[in-house]
Amino acid sequence: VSSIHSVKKVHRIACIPGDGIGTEITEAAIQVLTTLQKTLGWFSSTIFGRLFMILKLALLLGTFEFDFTHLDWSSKAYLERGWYMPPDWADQLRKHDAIYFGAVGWPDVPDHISLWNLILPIRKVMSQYVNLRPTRILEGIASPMANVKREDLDWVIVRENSEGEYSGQGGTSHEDTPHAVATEISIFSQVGIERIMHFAFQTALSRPRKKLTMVTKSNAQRHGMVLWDKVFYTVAKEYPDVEIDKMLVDAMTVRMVLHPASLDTIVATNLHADILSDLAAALSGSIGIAPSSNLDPTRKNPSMFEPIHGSAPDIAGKGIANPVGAFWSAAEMVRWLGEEKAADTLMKAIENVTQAGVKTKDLGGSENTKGVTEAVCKEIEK
Ligand code: GGG
Repeated sequence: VSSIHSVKKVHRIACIPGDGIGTEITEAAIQVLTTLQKTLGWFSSTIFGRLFMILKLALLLGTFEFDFTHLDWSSKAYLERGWYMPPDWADQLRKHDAIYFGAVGWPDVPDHISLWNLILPIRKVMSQYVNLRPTRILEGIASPMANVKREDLDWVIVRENSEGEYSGQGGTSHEDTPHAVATEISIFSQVGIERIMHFAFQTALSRPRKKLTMVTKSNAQRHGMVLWDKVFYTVAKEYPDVEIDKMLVDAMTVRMVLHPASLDTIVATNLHADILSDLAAALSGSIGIAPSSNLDPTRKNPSMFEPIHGSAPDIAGKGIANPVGAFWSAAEMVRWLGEEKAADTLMKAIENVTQAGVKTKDLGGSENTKGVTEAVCKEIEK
């Protein structure tokens, strides 16, 4: 028994379903992850799986298991008890290897309250300074733009996730009077820009095209954006094998729509990349399929994985949310945890299902969340 335990890897996952469809797609993601664990992990249920497991044990290759902790940190809970996260929230999260997040935002709570009490403090305190948003057109899915072909769109957006326009600094004077004045201060630090640039260059270097496009608005914003430009060109000298170019964010939206094949890895500030990644998701078929990883590259803190879409109150509770973004995010989490084979299996299962036409309404299909989830589970078990 002790030798079994020594090779079994338990991945502790903190699950925060959050609001609206976040609860539905997180439940679906846990179902898919549990199926992965049963099929490839310790509890394999097939004869072949068990034989493979014995072989793995013999070779001391290790097996895995997920241990989920459910955390009810949501707008609904906030409305009932007056807080989103308890005072020891950071300690609780640090007991886990990863965080799986659904969605945040509910009509009864102003969005800046829900974001600043839940997702933004987690990203900041857990030093998740990278938000990685891969985009490609999955098998069986078409872009709503006729000119955007599957082979043209394969991007990774590297979003600065810890400062910039989401610094939370500023204030309002003369509030609730006709003379109200508000400031929203963006903070860009040399250290913050350097570390995201290094991550972006390394990401570009790991991809076949080795191409990096850096996005700012440095013609109009003459301080922080100019520092971004400067740091970009300085860091670029350390990566001579990466082909670089620079875009203004407004022109970038046009290039993404009209010349998608000219792009590969993209690095941008917190706000710009947030906006560009929604456009990227829409171009690849639907915002419902896009994943994101909030990473602490030092691995001192758990990283957090979430679909990029929000809580979608208009369809919440109807069972029709697209779970593909949640599954893809789960695959990114599994890969980050070192389970490459499980991540590949999950991505293959997702694409077999989309290719077979099992899709939700946003992708032109007629399936519901449960139907897509069960189809992906079946594919994993094959
Ligand atoms: N699943 C992610 C989510 O709920 N997103 C809502 C949102 O507006 N997030 C802001 C952000 O990603 O910065």
